Amino acid sequence: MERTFLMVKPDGVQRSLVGEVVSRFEKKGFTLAGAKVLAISKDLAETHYGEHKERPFFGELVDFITSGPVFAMVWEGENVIDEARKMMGKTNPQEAQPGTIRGDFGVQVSMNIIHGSDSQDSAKREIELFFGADELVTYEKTVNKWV
Ligand code: 3AN
Repeated sequence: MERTFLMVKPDGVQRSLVGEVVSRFEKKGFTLAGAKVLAISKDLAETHYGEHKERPFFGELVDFITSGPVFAMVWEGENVIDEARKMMGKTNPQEAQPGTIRGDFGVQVSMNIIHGSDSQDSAKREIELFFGADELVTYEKTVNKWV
């Protein structure tokens, strides 16, 4: 079963959108394998966003993601990496469709509420970066036979 790493960013935590975000993935039928609130260190932020190192907004990105607590999660389910990206909407909330998390709650590209892994490789890398094996659980939801 596929797993992805999702994170409510500092703007989402400050705006009390953690429950809303969790609720959407729960209602969709995915299974929560791990979750925690944490303050991201500068080192962790620079590693996590390493692929954007050369982009002009890298400094802003690191400052923002370390500016307040985040809510990190691992979700499990069929095709969850791509499905979660669909549910998040486009990176720029002004281009994201209504009905998506960014389309419904965001305005600015720098404060777009949620991060989600964009491939199997990045999901594996990000899950290992944020969670120890002992922080993740594997279980069956009996309701899953209905979705
Ligand atoms: P996504 O989060 O949709 O995968 P990426 O990986 O292209 O998008 O960008 C990572 C993060 O960098 C985005 N979530 C967004 O917060 C920030 N970002 C992307 N483009 C810009 C930009 N032009 N200006 C400021 N921040 C940006």
